Amino acid sequence: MSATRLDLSGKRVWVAGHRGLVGSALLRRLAREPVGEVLTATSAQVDLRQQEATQTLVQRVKPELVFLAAARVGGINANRSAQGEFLYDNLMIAANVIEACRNIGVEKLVVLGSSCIYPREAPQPIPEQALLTGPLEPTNEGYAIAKIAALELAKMYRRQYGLNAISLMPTNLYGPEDNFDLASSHVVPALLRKFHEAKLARAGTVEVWGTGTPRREFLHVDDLADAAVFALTRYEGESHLNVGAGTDVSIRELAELIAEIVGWDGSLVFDSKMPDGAPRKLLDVAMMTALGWRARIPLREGLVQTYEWFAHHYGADSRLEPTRR
Ligand code: GFB
Repeated sequence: MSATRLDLSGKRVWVAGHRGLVGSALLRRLAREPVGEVLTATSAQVDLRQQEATQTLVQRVKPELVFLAAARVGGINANRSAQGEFLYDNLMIAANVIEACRNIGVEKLVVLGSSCIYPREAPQPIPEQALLTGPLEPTNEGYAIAKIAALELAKMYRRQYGLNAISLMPTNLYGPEDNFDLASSHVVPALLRKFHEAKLARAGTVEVWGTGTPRREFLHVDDLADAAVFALTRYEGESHLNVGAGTDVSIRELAELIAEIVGWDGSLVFDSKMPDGAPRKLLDVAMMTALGWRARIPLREGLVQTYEWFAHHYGADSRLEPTRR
């Protein structure tokens, strides 16, 4: 169901999680809108896992519109080795923020999730209706359960209390401000960094986790931020919405493309002791397409831009200091 367009003029907008990959992209995107004020709070200022702290913050700043982009996130290795933490932190953050939004009666809330909410063996491309139709991918079950709980809470609060909440489920994201730590990052930042370091060290081989055969759909985070603002202003349905690019690549293809962009021409060594995760995650984006939104940043262009960002910050930013050998 599409809504009459919501007017953002003069609105007080809270971006929960503004320092992350998604939150920082939302700040960039909102800078182009006539919003009144963008409200932010760091996790050091307010721990959103704490109900009272969250409630106090929301009552004090009184946002009218809220993006829930705060989350504990990570790649396949971070997820599988800390499932309890991923489940607990994300469950608490979502429950506290959604409840606080209900409590003060925000005008609209956008909840951000992930395509890992779908069953491991879901039909491809994955339609929104595939939710809760089968077992999850074991490497990120904790994270997925928390994200399913968040979207269900938003849906049930809409039904019971009339909270104007919508949920978006983006595919695998990448872009500036990503986490480039090799132990906890996702595949795109990991490979950009590994190949960059291999180029500097004139190394002939780089390790790529898994078999290289899983397929993933990658969306530039600026496209996601655009989709989130689009959905905020024009969508009011109960169903969550998939947000994707519409095409996928194998991890081997991705690795070859990133190596070419970075300008490193050594050999890939696939480490099959590391997990592959889901065999494929390609979203069916028919709902967003029907609403009139589509992704605009081609993968190659987005990777070139992200590599430029990384190369510019590498070594100059404490998060991106060279890996110790
Ligand atoms: O990006 P990634 O960690 O996320 O891994 P998932 C995607 C694929 O890339 C997997 C392979 O098959 C990895 O084995 N891969 C190859 C690598 N080399 C590397 C590397 O150096 N680092 C990483 N990280 N992967 C996450 C979930 O799953 O996706 C989260 O765990 C979330 O819950 C997120 O949903 C979007 O797509 O496998």
